Amino acid sequence: MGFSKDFIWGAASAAYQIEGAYKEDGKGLNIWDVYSRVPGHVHYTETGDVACDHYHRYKEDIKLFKELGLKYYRFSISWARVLPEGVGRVNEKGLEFYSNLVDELLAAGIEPLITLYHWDLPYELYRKGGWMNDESPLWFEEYTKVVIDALSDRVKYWMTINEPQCIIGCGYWGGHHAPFLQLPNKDLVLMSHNILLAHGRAVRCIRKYAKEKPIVGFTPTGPVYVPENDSKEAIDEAREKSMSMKNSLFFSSTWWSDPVFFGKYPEEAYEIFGEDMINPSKEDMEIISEPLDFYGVNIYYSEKIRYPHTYATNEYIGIPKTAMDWVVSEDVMYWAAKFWYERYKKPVFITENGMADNDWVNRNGKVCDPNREDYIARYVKRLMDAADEGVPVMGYMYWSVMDNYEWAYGYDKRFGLIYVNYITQERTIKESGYWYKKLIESNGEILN
Ligand code: PNW
Repeated sequence: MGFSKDFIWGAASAAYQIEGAYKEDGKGLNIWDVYSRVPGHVHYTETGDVACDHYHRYKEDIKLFKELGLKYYRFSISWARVLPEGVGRVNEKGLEFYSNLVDELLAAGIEPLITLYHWDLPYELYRKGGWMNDESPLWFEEYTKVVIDALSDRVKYWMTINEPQCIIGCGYWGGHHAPFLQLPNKDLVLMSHNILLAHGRAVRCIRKYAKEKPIVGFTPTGPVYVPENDSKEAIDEAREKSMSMKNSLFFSSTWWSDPVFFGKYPEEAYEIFGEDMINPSKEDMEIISEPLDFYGVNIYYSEKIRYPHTYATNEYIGIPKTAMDWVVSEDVMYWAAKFWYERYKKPVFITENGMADNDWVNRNGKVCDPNREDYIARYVKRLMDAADEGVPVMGYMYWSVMDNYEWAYGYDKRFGLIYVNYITQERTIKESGYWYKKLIESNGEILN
């Protein structure tokens, strides 16, 4: 059976991670621009000031995307490039960049998919309290409208918010992403609710104003546990753990996805947060649960074997890991697709999956990365298994299209299908990139 004929094959990126040009053509600053430069926050205090200089090199980059055989390309928009203060004044130059990018992609036969928010909150809005401010959902709606007016005549696929888990979990709880804070649950609950409202308002805005009939989703992540064996008990246990907030709180899937798809917070949230939990109005929950077209999800590894050292047995010693120290655990693709479809009944769209490695350009000018090819093959094959069993799988986006700024790790981790020399800005398509092209051409059949 395999994947459907219209399977969405592509690769992804995010604005702050590749664009650079951080204060050019009227762009306002965002929280990454401001807080990445504070010593102690990011590996070697690296910033996205230049990154892959994609802002200036997008035409050359799109030629390479075409060489990779990409049919779709997922990218995010920098809010502060479009609205330097976050609200109010529109920066036409910034909008023009995205409009040109979309035109260039379409001319190359690549369909754009847009993420509205990939973590780069405008600094001016942060100064007004950011997601703590109850106006923040309205700010996001205003921004969405500007983007929709400018691009929805040519763009059909929209994703509101990337990984709300990381926005709160990494940015305001663990404190290892901008703005590098560690706040109490009461604040985190409030901000979560505002982010969800922002998502819902954006969905409504997209549906109301898009010029082309839009296909809309969001792209959460979250722990997925793989069953220990094939028994019903093991599967039930894995499902239950994957759906639970207990170990992961703000990183959990259900904290974010239940409100979106069921219009209510998980019962567990009331037990766990106690008096820090909010009592949302019916109207708020209606906004949050505005219907979506797909369940987008970013998947990298199985939670079960993420921490091998915590296991009593020697089963996981020496287990394959990527340069992020993330275990290679492809069964997670199969179980995530099964579990999320079963719970939320929406087509599953893998909006990110990929691996970091310590790649370099060899003496012959090639980047040989057989492990990446193997990683993709393993993960996509297990996704195909889920599709074979009837799970509607909409697409697969490799993360990422090119090496880029890996947040708090700076430029140390290379996820790309295209290698980037950050000194010369020279690009080299990796061997895995040429192989990915064949995978796309065969619609996944080369794995059979
Ligand atoms: C994603 N996890 O974040 C982000 O969307 C990308 O911007 C980022 O570059 C990429 O993954 C690689 O890190 C995640 O622990 C971070 O499961 C962590 C997890 C998942 C996604």
